[in-house]
Amino acid sequence: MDLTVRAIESWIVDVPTARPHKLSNTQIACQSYVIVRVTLACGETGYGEAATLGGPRWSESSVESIKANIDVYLAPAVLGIRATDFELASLLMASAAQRNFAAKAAVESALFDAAGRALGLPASLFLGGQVRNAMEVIWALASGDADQEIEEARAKLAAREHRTFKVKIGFREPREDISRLRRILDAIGGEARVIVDINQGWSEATALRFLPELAEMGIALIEQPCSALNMEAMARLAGRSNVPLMVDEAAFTGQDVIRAGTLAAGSVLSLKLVKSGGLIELKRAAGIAAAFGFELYGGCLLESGIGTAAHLAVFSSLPRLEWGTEHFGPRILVEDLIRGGIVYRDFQIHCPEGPGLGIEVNEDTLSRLARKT
Ligand code: MUC
Ligand code: MG
Repeated sequence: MDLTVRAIESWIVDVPTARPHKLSNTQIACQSYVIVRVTLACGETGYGEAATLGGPRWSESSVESIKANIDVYLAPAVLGIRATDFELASLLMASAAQRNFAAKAAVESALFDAAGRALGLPASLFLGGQVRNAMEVIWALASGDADQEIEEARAKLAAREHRTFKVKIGFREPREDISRLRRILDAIGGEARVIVDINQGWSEATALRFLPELAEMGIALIEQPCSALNMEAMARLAGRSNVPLMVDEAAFTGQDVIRAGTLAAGSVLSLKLVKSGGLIELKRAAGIAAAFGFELYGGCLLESGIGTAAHLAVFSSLPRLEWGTEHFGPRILVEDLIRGGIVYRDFQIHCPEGPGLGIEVNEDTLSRLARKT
């Protein structure tokens, strides 16, 4: 069977969300992705996805820059190798472009999908095999309207889909955030766990002032309170906080993880393909983090079913994933990009079964939502 990569195509796809989603530094009502399709000499294809959140606001990547760098630099570097040459693909892409982690992860995910489909093997098998086929899944509350968020959380609890909720704060004054959180905790605190993501929105002084109150309220985890550029501030805060801090935007590469661990800038690490640049690199980052004693959290960037399946392929193979995952993306989109959808049941997300990423991309939906160039 000829697994040579013969073609790599990409599309920008814009998918509306069911409600606005606010973070401290951006707000979206539509998710934009770059979808990558790899075609092999044997005729098999595979898909990958690069997610963004509010343009180049969560990171420096935008769908426009991701597509351009895939089409002009990354795809040509990978054409002609075998789909199973994952490490080689990573080296070739690293020599073709600095960083561009979301773009690289989309290409590598497509290689895993194509190789798995051609060989009839699940992608997780290329990563050491599954140690779990389902994991606890967190839902994000991010409309900024406590009444709506309480209603949304109650619906997710009643449907037995989610019982840990990540509240996005940092886009209002801290005092307003605190009162919104108190209302949410009063409403669901008895039956749900609540964590917060500040998305770099607070100064160290503000965090010093308000982290104790978040702890007293019973917030279980505090994500990236300060600037990703100020790892030392995170370390000082982590040293004083009795609620674990999670490192997100501050740690993309393995070297970032080593720095976060050396400085003790937190005790939980959010793992994401848009930060690691590929499934194998994500596993490496997880191994480094675990060696420093970080607990692991399966992060997301509101991926569709395509990117979610890619994350689940690697998350399912991690020896430990203490915090489960937050891949709620497929359920906040007005429509997903795959047929059948990802299964959310008994407060867990269930890994798709089947070769490659285990999903069937809906090519009709893709072409309907593809941005017309
Ligand atoms: C982030 O910073 O965690 C993940 C969930 C969410 O609502 O935002 C993303 C990015
Ligand atoms: Mg975050």
